[in-house]
Amino acid sequence: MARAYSLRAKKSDRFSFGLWTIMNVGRDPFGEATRPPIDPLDVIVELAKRNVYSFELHAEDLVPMGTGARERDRLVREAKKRMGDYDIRCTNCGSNCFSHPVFKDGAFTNNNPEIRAFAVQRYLRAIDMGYELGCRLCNLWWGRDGLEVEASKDARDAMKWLRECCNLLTEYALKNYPDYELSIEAKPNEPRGDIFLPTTGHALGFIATLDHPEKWGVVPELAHVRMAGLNSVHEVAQALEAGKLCGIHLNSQKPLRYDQDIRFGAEDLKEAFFVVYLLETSDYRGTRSFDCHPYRTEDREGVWDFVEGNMRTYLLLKEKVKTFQTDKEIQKMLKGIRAKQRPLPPTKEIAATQYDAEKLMATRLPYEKLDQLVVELLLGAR
Ligand code: GLO
Ligand code: MG
Repeated sequence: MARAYSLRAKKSDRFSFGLWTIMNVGRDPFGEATRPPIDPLDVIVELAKRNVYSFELHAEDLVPMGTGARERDRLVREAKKRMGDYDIRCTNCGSNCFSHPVFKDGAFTNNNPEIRAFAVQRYLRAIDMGYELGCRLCNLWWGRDGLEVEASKDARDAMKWLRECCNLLTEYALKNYPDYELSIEAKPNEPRGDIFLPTTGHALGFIATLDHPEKWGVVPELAHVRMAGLNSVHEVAQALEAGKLCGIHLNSQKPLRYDQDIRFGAEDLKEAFFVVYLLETSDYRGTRSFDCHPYRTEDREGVWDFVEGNMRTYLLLKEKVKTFQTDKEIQKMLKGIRAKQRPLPPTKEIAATQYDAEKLMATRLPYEKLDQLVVELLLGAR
């Protein structure tokens, strides 16, 4: 049957990939690289050719640590040239403060203030680079800011140090690039036994304690939520409702395991559907960014199958969202279940009302049928 819609990405779909996802060489804790690295400048071009709207990066993906100033400027110039020639943007530039051994016990929460300052310096440079590349977001994933040995750090100090570093970054951004935004990407563990601020909810609570909470938002990653055994739809919903969703990292994952970073939708189609539903039916205007890795069994060609696969699944789920919204049976059911909403009366009235629990509980909640209809819709039967 011919499809009435296209599975080819358009710039207006606002798809994005981390450069690091394509540059991933298939290494894991038990095995060496299985494919050769791809040059970041080539990644930018290849993504653009596939109609990807933007890329994200750690400054070090493009300019490895230790690169001299002239070479750094050349690389940034080359990146900008390719971005212009091939029409692709940069929408987040963070810093890798987790790979180098100097950060083996963390960056912003390292017990050594000089290492904390060094990490701040790297983020300041990442903000400079991001600005040069035309982006306005610095997303922070502090992979090593956590611990295995509880006695090694006082978690209260860790909060204070994180806050101090974040405030310094805000101060710098406000002074130099007033329209720059910053965000926190939470993760429960890996590579540390525990990472500080393990969920988006923790990050939102923490952001409220910063000097300029209005400059900060969150970038939830679906796999990180599932690693904690939580509901990724709810995590995204809370960020959206709080007006704090700066971006999103789409991928998938079997729950409660190591960070699997699998292609979007591959493991958890129903959650993926409801996340797409949230993004496509809200006023969210950010990117649909994929942060996952091709299987390490893939060669170079397979890397591009992975890129296409992520986008195709998103586009298919976007179509399913439309079907969900126009499916008469589903919509009629929802109308019945969700009742007519109104604000609750004042406490005086609530306190004085006689509520009839028997009557209230008599309303039918046909959730078996509703869920089955969603399953059938996802399986293509509706
Ligand atoms: C790792 C994270 C990582 C971040 C990236 C952001 O689990 O998902 O890939 O997204 O460092 O800059
Ligand atoms: Mg991520």
